Amino acid sequence: MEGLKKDVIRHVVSSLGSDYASKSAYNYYNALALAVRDRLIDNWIKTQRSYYDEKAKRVYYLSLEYLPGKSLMNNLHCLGIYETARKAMSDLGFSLEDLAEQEWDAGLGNGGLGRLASCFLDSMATLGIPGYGYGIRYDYGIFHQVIEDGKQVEQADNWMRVGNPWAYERGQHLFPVRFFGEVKNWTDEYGRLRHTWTAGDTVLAMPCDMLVPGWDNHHVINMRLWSARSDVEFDLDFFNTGNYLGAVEEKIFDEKISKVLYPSDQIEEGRELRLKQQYFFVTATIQDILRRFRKKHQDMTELPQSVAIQLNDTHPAIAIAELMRILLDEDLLDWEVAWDICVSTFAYTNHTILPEALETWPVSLLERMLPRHMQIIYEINARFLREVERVARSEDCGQLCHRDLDHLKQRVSLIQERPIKSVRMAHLAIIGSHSVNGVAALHTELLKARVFDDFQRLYPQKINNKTNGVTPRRWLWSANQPLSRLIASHIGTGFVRNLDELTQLEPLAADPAFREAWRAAKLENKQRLQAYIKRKLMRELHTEHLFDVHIKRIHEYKRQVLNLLHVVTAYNRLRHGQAADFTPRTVFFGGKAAPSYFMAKRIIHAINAVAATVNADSRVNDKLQVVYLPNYCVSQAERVIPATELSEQISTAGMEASGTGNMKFALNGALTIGTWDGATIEMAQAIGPELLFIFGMREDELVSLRQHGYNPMLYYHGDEELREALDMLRSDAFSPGQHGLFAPLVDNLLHGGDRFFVLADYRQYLGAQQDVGRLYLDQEEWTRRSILNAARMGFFSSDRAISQYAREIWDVAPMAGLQNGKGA
Ligand code: GFP
Ligand code: GFP
Repeated sequence: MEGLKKDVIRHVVSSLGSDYASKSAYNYYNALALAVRDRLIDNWIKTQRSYYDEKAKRVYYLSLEYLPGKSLMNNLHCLGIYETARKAMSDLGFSLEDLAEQEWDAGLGNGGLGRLASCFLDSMATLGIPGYGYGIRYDYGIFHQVIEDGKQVEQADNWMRVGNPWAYERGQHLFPVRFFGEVKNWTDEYGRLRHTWTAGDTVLAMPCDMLVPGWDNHHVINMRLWSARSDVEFDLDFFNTGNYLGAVEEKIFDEKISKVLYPSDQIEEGRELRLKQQYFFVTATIQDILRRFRKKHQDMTELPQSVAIQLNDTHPAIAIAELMRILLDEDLLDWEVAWDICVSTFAYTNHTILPEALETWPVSLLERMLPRHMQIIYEINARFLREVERVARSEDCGQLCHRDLDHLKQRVSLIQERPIKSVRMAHLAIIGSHSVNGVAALHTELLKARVFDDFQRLYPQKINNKTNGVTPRRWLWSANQPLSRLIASHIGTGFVRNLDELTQLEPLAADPAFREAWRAAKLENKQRLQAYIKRKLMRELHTEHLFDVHIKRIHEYKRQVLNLLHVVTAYNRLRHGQAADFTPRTVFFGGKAAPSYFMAKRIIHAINAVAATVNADSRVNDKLQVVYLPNYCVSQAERVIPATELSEQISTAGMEASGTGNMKFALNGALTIGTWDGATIEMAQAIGPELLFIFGMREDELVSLRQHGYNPMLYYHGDEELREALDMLRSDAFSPGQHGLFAPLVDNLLHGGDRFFVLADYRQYLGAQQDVGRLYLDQEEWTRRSILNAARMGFFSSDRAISQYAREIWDVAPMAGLQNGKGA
């Protein structure tokens, strides 16, 4: 401990240039972070060296988004020095919790996709898999959300302003990134046509490394994020011609590439800067991968034995064309050889079946910005369509393919003609990869049967499932110390590395003393949340209420509106004196809406308006409260999830690819009210469906309802309580003086077709909520179920998910000596 103290003080003085006697929490946080980083870097270097020494096959995870959140606590726990640090900082006059508050969340992602990427890096580090995360170091991450007059207001997330003590910027290792320009043809010595791309603009990519430690195993992997740097300062011509300001302007223009994360749903077709971001990060990454590979290999055909590249969604899919370009134009390989290398190296993960979320890029834009890549994509397509024809005419594809050949070719082509001629990035990713995976069983089945059904017929082996998981280090051990300590006192700490060990808790569910201790841990977390809300929102929570929580991005398919309709109905029952048996509850909502997503923003406004009315009504507010948690982010989730008793997972069946919030809640002992959707289905199967509150129509039922003509008005007219709730929303009951403010929400349900079947599931949802309320009154039974929920969550560890990727997709083994987690 004395060593750590000394190091912290040294960093305050020599790294931060401050007087150690002036007790600034900001300085002491930074100094502690630097002292922790010092303890990671040796192991990081040893880890990186060992990959070379052991000629390890490496995995590269390419993701345009990561959501690491805060690093301090997680890193202290991984290093096993949490207690030491707590005591050291207390000696220096600080509470570790307060210091941790100084850190800004690294919010380099929108939601589940980015958070999954961060959980996966954690698991690769812990399992000893030679892995790297590659992405962009955005100067501005996901916006900061404030609620003003009930509405979302976005503020810039200037997380870099105060510096980032965790990252190493490597200004000496720059990679050139080229755009535009032209392609020249030439003939090689064997008379073959060759191509050279001479680009117009060049920008530089600078690596920023963040160290990702495994749990207690000395294995530290790298998350390498690229930051754009202008090459203008190296261009002496600018200065010689006296155009100094011009040079500076161009520099700023170039560096725009890594300036800001695009909020999801706002990626309109043809956003040039977004495509630049994708190519920028992809080419720098591929160059870096090949640089490392070439240190030990000359023969490019060995690449797939040494390297696996996972594409996290289609955002990095242009990597397929980029690797082809390098192999063809720089290494001068033949097409077939190059293509085999590509397909064997790449694998692609799909995260959504929503058609509007499947990415396309206009051909005209690609032709201009990446002319050589567009040529390559055309060639991939031509060869692929010939292959389709061959397979379709063969026996094994069956009659259907054959008869329908022209249509089939149109459907699977890399190029879509309408509304504008564009490249379908998902098709590129499928064709250029040896594996395509969905993220939960139902999602994968829907990919096979609907979204990519043609590809499933063409390549029956390619599409496979890898159900998502979450890291128990952050989402149980670090976020929920009261519960973790209780668990550890009964079954040891092995569960942190091997989550299946939680099954040892099962017999304890029958033990009244253990149940009482389990409840005490929950109460401690609820009180902690209470203190936080008091500080942040100046609101007093009732900890004896059932804490009912719905936190995730705001989206129509996630159906926050369904939850809101339950709240309004409960409010009406209480007002009308029809709810004598109502179980007191506080309903929490949290999440960001994409800035240009009108309906999602109006939903936030409606939730806040209902909250204001309910919370101010003294007839009901001792029994029902509504809280909107502004600026939902990773660190907020770490506070809220341990305090939650009821987890809302109520998306329209078939729409949520997997969900990972659902897993974090159950792992922390919340019971789930949810639909038969995403990974919630698999959770219900693992835990026992009777231990969750499952309701609503299933995916196939919704399909048939849609086919037979779904009429939301029937539900409106047929259900008095539903009608009352909708009429109130449409009138000014929650928006005094602003008649019709929420009419778009209601009209969307009644006259806009209710695409997400809110009204169809309303009555069943109410029934399930009533079961929840009733069960909560029986605290012994509730606790028993809570324990069993957590005990049966072993499968949903990201360690299990990553082990499956490693075995079944990447063919990568853990580093020797790390198979059991522990390092030397
Ligand atoms: C990594 C580290 C370097 C280290 C080498 C070899 O480099 O600091 O010197 O491994 O141990 F970053 P690359 O694998 O990225 O070349
Ligand atoms: C997406 C899907 C989720 C899925 C995650 C991770 O999340 O169902 O759990 O990816 O696979 F929608 P978002 O990025 O859309 O939140």
